[in-house]
Amino acid sequence: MAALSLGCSGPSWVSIDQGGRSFVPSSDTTVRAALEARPFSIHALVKPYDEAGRRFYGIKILAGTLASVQFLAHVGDRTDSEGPFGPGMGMAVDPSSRTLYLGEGGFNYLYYIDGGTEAQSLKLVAAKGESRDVMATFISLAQGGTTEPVESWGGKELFLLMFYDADLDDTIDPGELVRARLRFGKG
Ligand SMILES: [Ca+2]
Repeated sequence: MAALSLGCSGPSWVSIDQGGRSFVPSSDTTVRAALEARPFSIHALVKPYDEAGRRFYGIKILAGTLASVQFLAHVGDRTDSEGPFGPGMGMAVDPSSRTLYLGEGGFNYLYYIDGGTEAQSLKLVAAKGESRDVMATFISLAQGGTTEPVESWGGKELFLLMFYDADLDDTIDPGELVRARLRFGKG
């Protein structure tokens, strides 16, 4: 497992994991993951979502089959009023489905609540001070009303744009935005 941190200069806050392998972002904050066509995980070090304290930590993920999804937002963009990570752009989905939803019109929202009893997208691996080492495993991908198991994605690619607002300033700062290109082998 790769070391994770919240800093911009050190290792990234996120990796793509599968079967004991961990793909981390390179210096250009892009993950290039050669995966098998089977479930994979988004593994991250984030702070817990705290509704009472109004500290809404979470990971926003845009996913698509075209590389263009990776360029819908950029470092420096604000996210409090508009844009793909703006208010109201989150997709209302059932996290227990372990499905990643594709589409440029809405983001997947992954969060973890300490002591949470409801279904949560992120599962606790370990507590590390104020941060939580967490993971979400996806078994299927949904696009245009169709949900398919990852196993049917052999030979295809998936592009992700992932944003974690580590300082809750509604601004995409360096290191907070990570692009991922997932290539699923034909098996
Ligand atoms: Ca920020």
